Amino acid sequence: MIHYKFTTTFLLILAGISLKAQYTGNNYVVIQANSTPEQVVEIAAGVTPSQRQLNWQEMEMTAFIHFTVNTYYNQEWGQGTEDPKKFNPTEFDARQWVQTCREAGLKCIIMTAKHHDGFCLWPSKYTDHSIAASPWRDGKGDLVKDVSDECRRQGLKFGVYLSPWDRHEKSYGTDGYNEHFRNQLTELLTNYGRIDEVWFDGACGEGPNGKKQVYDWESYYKVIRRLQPQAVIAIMGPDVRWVGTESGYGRETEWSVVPFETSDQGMIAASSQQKAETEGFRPPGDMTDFDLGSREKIAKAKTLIWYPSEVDVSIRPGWFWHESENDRVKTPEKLLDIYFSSVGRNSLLLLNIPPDTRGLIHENDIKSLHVWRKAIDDIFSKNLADGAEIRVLKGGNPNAVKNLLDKNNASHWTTEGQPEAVLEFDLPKSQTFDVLMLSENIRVGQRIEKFRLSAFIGGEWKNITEGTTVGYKRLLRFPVITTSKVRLEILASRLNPAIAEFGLYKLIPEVKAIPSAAAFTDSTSVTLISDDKNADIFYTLDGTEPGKTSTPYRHPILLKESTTIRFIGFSPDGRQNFERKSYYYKTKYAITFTNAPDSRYDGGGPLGLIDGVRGSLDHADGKWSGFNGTDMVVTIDMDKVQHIKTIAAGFLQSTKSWIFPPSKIDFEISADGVNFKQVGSVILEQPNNDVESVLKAATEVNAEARFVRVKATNHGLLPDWHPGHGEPAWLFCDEIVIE
Ligand code: FUL
Repeated sequence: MIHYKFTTTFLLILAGISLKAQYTGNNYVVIQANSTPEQVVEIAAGVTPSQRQLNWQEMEMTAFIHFTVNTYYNQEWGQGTEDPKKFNPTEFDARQWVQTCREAGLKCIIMTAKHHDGFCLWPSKYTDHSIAASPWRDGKGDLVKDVSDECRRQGLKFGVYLSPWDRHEKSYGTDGYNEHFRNQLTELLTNYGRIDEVWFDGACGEGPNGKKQVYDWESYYKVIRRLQPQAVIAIMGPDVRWVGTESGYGRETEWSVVPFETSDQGMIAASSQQKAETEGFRPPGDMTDFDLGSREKIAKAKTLIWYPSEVDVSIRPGWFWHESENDRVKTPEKLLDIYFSSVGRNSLLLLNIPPDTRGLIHENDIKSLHVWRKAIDDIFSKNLADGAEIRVLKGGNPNAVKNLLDKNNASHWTTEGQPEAVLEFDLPKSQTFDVLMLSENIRVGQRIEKFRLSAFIGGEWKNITEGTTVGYKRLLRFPVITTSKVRLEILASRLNPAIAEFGLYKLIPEVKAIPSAAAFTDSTSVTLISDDKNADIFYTLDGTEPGKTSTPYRHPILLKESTTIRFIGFSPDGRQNFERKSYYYKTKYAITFTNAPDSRYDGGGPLGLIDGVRGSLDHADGKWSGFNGTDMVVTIDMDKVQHIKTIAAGFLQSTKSWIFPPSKIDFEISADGVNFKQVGSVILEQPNNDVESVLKAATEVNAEARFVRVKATNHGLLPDWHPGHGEPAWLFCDEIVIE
């Protein structure tokens, strides 16, 4: 059995190095070559965050602000040749930026002081390609100053994104650039008060002279540690790791302790803890692997570091603002899903909110953020496990169980040394919930490898949900249950688990339309219901946003024309549903599926594929029908024999979301719905790197028929280059168009 305290094994492994120096605030441990896998696991369980990493993690959510001359060129990556005169945010209001972020619960703002194009948002002495050459405030403005000052005024932390890649700077690609970069870094870290995060991205392209730069990372780190020792250095730096995607979704199994390659093992071993944090640190390689820190991954590690994950994602498709994306702002529901899949998966969420050409955060983004924040507050304001009596059924140590409900993640309950535990919670009354929250006291390390929640329902214990890692915070959703007794089992742990908090919560109520979509010939009737029976539901039929002043729902709605119903419910306790939209389509066509689409991606209902509504690049926009690992086979009955000129189908490829185009699409027609004839077949090229686009497959027909069948063959298992390799690919279709 593995024991709690680092005694003999640990001392032996670190022979020659002071135990105290390595263990206190130990976020960096060198493993000796002869260590057994068990010893490595035990050491991993004792690696802990540095104070700056802990402060960073506790913020949970922070904001990214992408704003520069790119915003005025409607582009994502500038060339370095942009005219500073175009930069003119006439309505810029730092208060609005900071207030928007603060109200959304984002605790720090990281702004793009310089993006790859080299334009500086502060009047840097070291370049003329800056805000000083812009018409904004006659070249006397300083955006970094305004935003950092305003952050302090409103109680937010402040961080900078300084792109090492600079497509404008002439010295880029020479030794001189490293000095130029340190000079700019020094300006930012001396003139704007306290900085809590410095964000370096990994892009290293060519500069104006066609050369790439060899970055002197270590010298950059030294500047930061000297001038702003509390700041974490993220992504291409030693303190914070990129989760590996920009989708907003972290790994289900997320270890904050990972093996690390360093440039000089010997030097690190000899260094003090402080030094070891940056010296010898080599900027990370591939961080996209499905598994970074499992027992298998750490078994042969030479060094283990506390290197927690940050999930960066934009509220819009692009990092910068584009007018054309004003209606593609992520919905509050999508943002909530991202919250559960980032903060709820032992990561910090870095959410990008790009201001527009006025210099303001757009109304649509603000609205989505407000509703999202309200949903988080509605869900997490009340821990339904509060007041529970907790019994230790396995693990011993009946003391300190109150720490599990004390809302303080620095205190914990742990076993008497065992890696397994069972805790039973007797709730003060029967409760209805669908969310589990767990957190470990990461001050002593991340240890839990497998856990399960079960509930006493109808006289027996039922498994409700289970997971692997916990770390700083783990959130799991499950179908709603009602009970007064639950058990938490820690099934595996690297060392005795130190559980800081336990919580049970109820998601906001759902409001639904029945049917959720339909095709009809003459008329159809739609019922709206909320899973909170006492909720008031309001709706509109004219496409406008529903609210408390819209038509109250009293009885089924009779539709005689193609209509979109928008509806929302409000519970008496102030909780609010997410607004929903349902489409009803008047047609004579009918459609049948051989394999039904996944219920999460049902294209808005059975007629989603022929309702004339096209999908966007957002696979969760409700317009896509998704098939996980299966083919799509659909037959459309057009009511009578008609002349068909062409048949086309739209497919999504979005590899980061595991969505691949079908490998083959067969088009068939039939007069009787029994005997089909193939009229076309399309082969689609399969991606071999990350891509995101909508594809169309079409065939000429020029024949008479009543039935059309489209068979799309799923890509199959994800290929070797993909992080999810070996798992089934998704196939997404938005529309079949028959002309
Ligand atoms: C990337 C950059 O290339 C993007 O433009 C954006 O800044 C993102 C956060 O990092 O590497």
